[in-house]
Amino acid sequence: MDRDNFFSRKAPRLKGTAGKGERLEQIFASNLDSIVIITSADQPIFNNRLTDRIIVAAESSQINVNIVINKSDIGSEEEIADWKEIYESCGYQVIVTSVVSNIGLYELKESLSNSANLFCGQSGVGKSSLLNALYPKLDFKVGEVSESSNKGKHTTVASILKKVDNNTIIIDSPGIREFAPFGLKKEDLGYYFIDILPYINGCKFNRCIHLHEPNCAVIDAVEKEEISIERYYSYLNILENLEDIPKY
Ligand SMILES: Nc1nc2c(ncn2[C@@H]2O[C@H](COP(=O)(O)OP(=O)(O)O)[C@@H](O)[C@H]2O)c(=O)[nH]1
Ligand SMILES: [Mg+2]
Ligand SMILES: [Zn+2]
Repeated sequence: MDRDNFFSRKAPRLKGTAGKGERLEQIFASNLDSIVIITSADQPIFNNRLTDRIIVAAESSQINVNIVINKSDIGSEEEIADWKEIYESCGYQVIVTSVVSNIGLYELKESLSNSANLFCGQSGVGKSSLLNALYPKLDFKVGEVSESSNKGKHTTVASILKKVDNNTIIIDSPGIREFAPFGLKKEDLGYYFIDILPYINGCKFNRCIHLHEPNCAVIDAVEKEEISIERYYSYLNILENLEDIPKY
């Protein structure tokens, strides 16, 4: 079918090729209604840097984002509430779940209904477990989180698309270890942080990248705690690896 949209990243480097060769665009899926970012409250610990990287790629493709914080049975209630608040105040739907304690599963299932959804996130956060709990017929393989690294081992090796009812599609993707949005320019990154976006017009320089320019409305907003410091650190973390503004 034609692609109405697609979600991609920079292809990860192959082992032993650090610094060599161009990194091509790797497409995960196309014709999506939603990207469902699955995170966990613990084991592995909540990874907001990875979450923000996936959000940026989704925003740059204009695809809706939902965030799931799974394993709420083992996470700190206070930390879960703080992260929920940060992402909800950006405007994203955040669903707190636990497969073990049967929390939030109905709400998640409702949010997936009648759309095409890509599940993505680190391995070990519970993507396959959640999908099995919502749609028992799927019977996806569930992996143990490896004790030594606490990062989880890969159990899902390829993306798998399933039609779970007439109008609902679910794609389970392999665990993401690293995620770099493809084809972004430094000067555009702020547009894909929807909490930073409203301030951009207030910056003195119209090509401000909100790093250390004078009279930057974004930095002001961070200082006034109108933009979360964690989100701003994610912005800087992504900015660091993007191409410089082309000089004409
Ligand atoms: N405590 C707890 N463990 C969970 C939960 N969901 C999944 N797990 C466990 O986390 C591990 C990884 O789950 P899996 O579904 O394979 O994660 P995936 O790699 O994201 O697909 C398995 O041992 C699951 O039993 C949960 O809500 N709470
Ligand atoms: Mg899996
Ligand atoms: Zn600025």
